[in-house]
Amino acid sequence: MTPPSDPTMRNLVLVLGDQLDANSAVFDAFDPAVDAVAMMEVAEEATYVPQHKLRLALFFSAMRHFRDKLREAGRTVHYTALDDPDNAGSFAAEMARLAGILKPEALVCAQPGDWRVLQAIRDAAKALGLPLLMRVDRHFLVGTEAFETIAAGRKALRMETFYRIVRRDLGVLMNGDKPVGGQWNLDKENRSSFGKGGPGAIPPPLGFEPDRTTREVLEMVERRFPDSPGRLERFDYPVTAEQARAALDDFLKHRLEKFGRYQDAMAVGQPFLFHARLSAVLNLHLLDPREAIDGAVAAFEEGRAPLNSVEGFVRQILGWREFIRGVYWREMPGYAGLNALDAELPMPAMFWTGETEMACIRHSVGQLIDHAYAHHIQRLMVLGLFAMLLGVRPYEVHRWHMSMYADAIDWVSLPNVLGMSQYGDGGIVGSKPYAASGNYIDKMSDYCSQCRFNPKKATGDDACPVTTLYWDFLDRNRDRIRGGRHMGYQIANLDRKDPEERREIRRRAERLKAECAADAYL
Ligand code: FAD
Ligand code: DLZ
Repeated sequence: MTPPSDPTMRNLVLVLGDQLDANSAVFDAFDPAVDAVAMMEVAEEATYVPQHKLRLALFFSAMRHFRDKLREAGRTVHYTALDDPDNAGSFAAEMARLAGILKPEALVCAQPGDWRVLQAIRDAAKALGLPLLMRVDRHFLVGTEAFETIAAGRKALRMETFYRIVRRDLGVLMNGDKPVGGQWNLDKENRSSFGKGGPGAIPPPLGFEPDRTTREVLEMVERRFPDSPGRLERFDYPVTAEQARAALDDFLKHRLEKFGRYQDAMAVGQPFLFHARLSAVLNLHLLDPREAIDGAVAAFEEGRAPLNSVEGFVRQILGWREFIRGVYWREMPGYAGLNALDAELPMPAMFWTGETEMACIRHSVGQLIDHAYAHHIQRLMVLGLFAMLLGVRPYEVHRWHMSMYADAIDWVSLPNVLGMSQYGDGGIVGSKPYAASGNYIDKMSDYCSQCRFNPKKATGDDACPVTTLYWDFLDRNRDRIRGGRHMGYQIANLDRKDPEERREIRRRAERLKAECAADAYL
């Protein structure tokens, strides 16, 4: 809709799709008499990478609900819907259109979650000749400057070091200067698999029936993006802050207790297991990470959840999530171009379709298509692992990841994918590549029992492609990774292999890579 011109306007406050936080710094000193909000659904954000229909619907529905909430609170919101005939199609073009009509004195925005968007907004403000007041994003517990202070002067900042500093500074799970329970990290108690009996019945994450606003969005996404990946039938994500809080309560009540123990386990037909499914609402800022941390700590203090679960959950949010964001802003823009292992393959089609005889990939991609969700170990030790062992270009894996996951935003996807899972950054996020054979997947899941490939075999027609490519990866990259923690041990195992077997592994790996490259599309 074209808003009426407003001769009295002071600040036009831009609220982006992942900034849906009523306590955002952009609302500090907001005066409804002279300030207004602009929210923009723009085609550019929905198409700069192809995006899962469910992800598109989540952003648009959550944005519309947030708009309504702001209006109920008496704020003027200039909302551009995707279907509006005068929608100019990008942040820059919409900012120009709105500024032309509303004539604000200044623009206000919180730091975006994407370096590309930050540049676009800065450039647009400059072109319009308007001051841009860029406020800090208070959603995060560690600001970019505080991260810089922690990282400065260290040869390499590891998550574990960062986590301990932040836990101590914020007094989370602390007994004075010591961690509650005496240990900082209970990672070793987070690695059980389910065994032959499987996981049993697990209460799924609380789902939310689409209301009228969401139904309109679902219809629009299906109509506007028929060729986007994924499907919408199972859309049940939280789309408001109230729903996000209910989803957190549901996790704390029903799944946190076993979260720690089974954090790394996988099971056919169980997409969520004991995980929170809160990343998407956290990343849209519908949920405050402090609430998630406080809720988990309270569950421990009241005896409702054990320390390995609560510490594990706190480590993910206070440790990994904040660390990853810090790395992103410290390293961008150069980070996106890193490719430490010179990986050059395109992304194979099976990552989009799930059409493969490999049960682990088929099940993981199948659940992505249905839910735009996979849990950490599926991302790292199935999908990410296979892409790295094949040698897919790390930035392309990140782009695919942005396409397929509801929770992907540039700041969080890029370091996790290019860094942690592909080792494209050569050791900034992690100290070594997460390389493993099919035996790891067999140990942690029941996928292999449903697969025609044998995880123990590296050669032969029934050899597991993960296992073949694992040995080939070590062979190809031995000089680059030899120094990494535990890598020497893995390379020593390779060197113990019979030379003829190593030649056969190389031949089979080349065939697998050629087949995947021939099948690639985007
Ligand atoms: P849980 O397993 O229940 O964990 C709780 C919370 O911890 C999550 O909701 C999330 O907010 C946080 N968390 C845990 N690990 C990380 C991490 N490494 N980085 C950031 N937050 C973390 N997370 C995203 O939010 N967006 C992404 O685009 C993303 N991409 C990833 C790509 C790869 C290759 C890998 C290995 C991990 C990625 N992660 C990403 C981290 C993690 O896998 C997801 O946050 C988690 O699986 C989301 O599911 P959940 O909410 O059920 O999480
Ligand atoms: C992911 C996404 C999509 C699909 N659409 C929009 C949109 O129309 N408007 C918007 O403000 N944000 C959208 N987003 C999120 C952005 O791509 C991007 O992740 C954030 O703006 C970075 O802060």
